[in-house]
Amino acid sequence: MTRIDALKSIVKIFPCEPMVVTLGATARELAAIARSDNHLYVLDSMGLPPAIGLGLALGLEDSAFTKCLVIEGDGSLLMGFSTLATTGLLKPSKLLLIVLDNGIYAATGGQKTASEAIDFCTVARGCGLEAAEIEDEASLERELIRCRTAPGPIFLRVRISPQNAKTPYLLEDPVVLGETFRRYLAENRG
Ligand SMILES: Cc1ncc(C[n+]2csc(CCOP(=O)(O)OP(=O)(O)O)c2C)c(N)n1
Ligand SMILES: [Mg+2]
Repeated sequence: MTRIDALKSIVKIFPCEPMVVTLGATARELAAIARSDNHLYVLDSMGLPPAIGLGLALGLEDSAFTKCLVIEGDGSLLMGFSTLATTGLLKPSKLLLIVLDNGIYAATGGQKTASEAIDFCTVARGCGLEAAEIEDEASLERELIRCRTAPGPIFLRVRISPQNAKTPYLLEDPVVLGETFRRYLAENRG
């Protein structure tokens, strides 16, 4: 499965829920296929999307949103690994943390991450999250549909192939991106 394949399934099943999206090709590919105000495109802040999503999911516990998603990369997850412990401690029931794991730092030339040495799902379970490993598109869609109603926090490790799609750069002001997202939340939280 390519990154774009995974992203298409995610936006098909979760078209309107708040989604914090990691930097690099993930943000660019998502913006290219489904640009939307419910996405917070986190430009450059490697390691932070799960922490942002944790705070957001806690703040949205009483909202009409059924889930709060984070789309993270394996390298970025490893940089912010300690957030898993805090997530397990605080147990935000709406948090769905999806790691698109290509085993490399694709954005900076394809250097290997430590992903191949780490059983992310066991770590996530050890921290108190429910976790599942996903290898193909059919299982991803099935699992995403199940996650719509299953209580979180849930962690999904989704194996993707290493190639990036050709997309335009996403060079926008993070303040404007943040404000667009904030307005979406204010208008749709119910
Ligand atoms: C603190 C920090 N260090 C390094 C970078 C440079 N950088 C940007 S994206 C990236 C790789 C991210 O890897 P991963 O999360 O696996 O995503 P992928 O590119 O594989 O989709 C790196 C090293 C950065 N933006 N911030
Ligand atoms: Mg990666």
